[in-house]
Amino acid sequence: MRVLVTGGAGFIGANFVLRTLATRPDATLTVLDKFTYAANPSTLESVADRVDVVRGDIADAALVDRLVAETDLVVNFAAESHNDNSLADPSVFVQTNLVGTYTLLEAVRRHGVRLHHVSTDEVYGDLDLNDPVRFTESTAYNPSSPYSATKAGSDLLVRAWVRSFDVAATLSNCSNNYGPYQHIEKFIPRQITNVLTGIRPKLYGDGRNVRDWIHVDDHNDAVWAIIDRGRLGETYLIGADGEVDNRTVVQQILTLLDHPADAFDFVTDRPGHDRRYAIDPTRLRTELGWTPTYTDFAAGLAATVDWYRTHREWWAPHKDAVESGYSATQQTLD
Ligand code: NAD
Ligand code: TDX
Repeated sequence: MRVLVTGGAGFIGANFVLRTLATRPDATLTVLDKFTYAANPSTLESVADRVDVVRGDIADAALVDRLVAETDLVVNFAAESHNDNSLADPSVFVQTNLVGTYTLLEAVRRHGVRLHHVSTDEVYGDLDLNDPVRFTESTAYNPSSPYSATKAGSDLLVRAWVRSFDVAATLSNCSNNYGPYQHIEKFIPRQITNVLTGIRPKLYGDGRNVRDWIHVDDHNDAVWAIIDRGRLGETYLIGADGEVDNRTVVQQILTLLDHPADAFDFVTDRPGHDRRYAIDPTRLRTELGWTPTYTDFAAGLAATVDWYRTHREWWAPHKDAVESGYSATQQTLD
């Protein structure tokens, strides 16, 4: 099977490439990636002889048409993915997440190629703390940020192309991922690399916001389960019952790195900050038989801390730039 992995040099896409090479000998992989700031070229270096890497934009219709014509399946991970950046400049989010997805859809429609579109639970907005409700496939869309609004729009484009043009597509909306090769702008790697470089971890607002953490390998195994066994036109929510509040995550990271558990700062809150995300993964489990491997978040977090501790060369060159970007907008609170 020939697979075109868009965004395959980013966090989840690169883990998808590495895992697919290890588990699916039948797959031939091409990566299409624009190599924005979010891609780290060294991530795929060890498999450079086994993957065809094309540097380009999913919104480049001619390039996309050529690549889609030569593939059996497109898995779309390409996106602008960071909420904080979308608040500072939404334009590139509209371009990549909406125009880019539209461009892919037109190409798979023309060539009759199967698409799996990777999306986020943030399209559903947020939940109250301590409310037993979780997101399901029938929860109404209610995105909060420019990032999640453009992801919601991209999902709706995919659904419309399924219904109107019979495009063979599936969708998945996953909760927050953690694991190796995640950009250090994101919460968990930012705090790990803060501690490793002598900076105190930074919690937005009161630090009580809850995210539903899933290991990136579990996410990618679920994506393959949907590609293999999912019903065309359907959406599957991906989550691993991993709800933890941000303050607890920071305390766990500090403890794992032998620092006092209260050695963190509170900083200015993110505007529009979603309070809580939580996924009900019943459909994925019952219809497709998927179950997560990483059921103990503390153990998965410990392995991730260890990965960043032993792979400084992967992230250290970018640390100063990421932190100076943040310090322009965030003040430490008393
Ligand atoms: P990431 O920012 O780490 O990687 C995105 C990749 O897409 C980068 O390699 C970047 O260079 C590439 N890219 C950006 N614009 C492009 C364009 N116009 N054309 C081609 N390539 C482009 O993001 P991630 O965390 O790996 O997320 C991957 C996908 O999964 C996204 O669609 C995101 O919305 C979704 N998702 C992420 C999470 C999470 O917790 N990180 C959770 C659920 C869903
Ligand atoms: O320094 C920080 N301090 C902090 O308290 C950062 C960077 C974040 N946070 C908080 C904000 C969130 O409550 O931590 C939580 C996680 O933040 P992010 O890593 O920015 O993730 P989030 O906004 O939840 O979105 C992530 O999950 C869904 C991904 O970035 C998205 O791509 C995905 O769709």
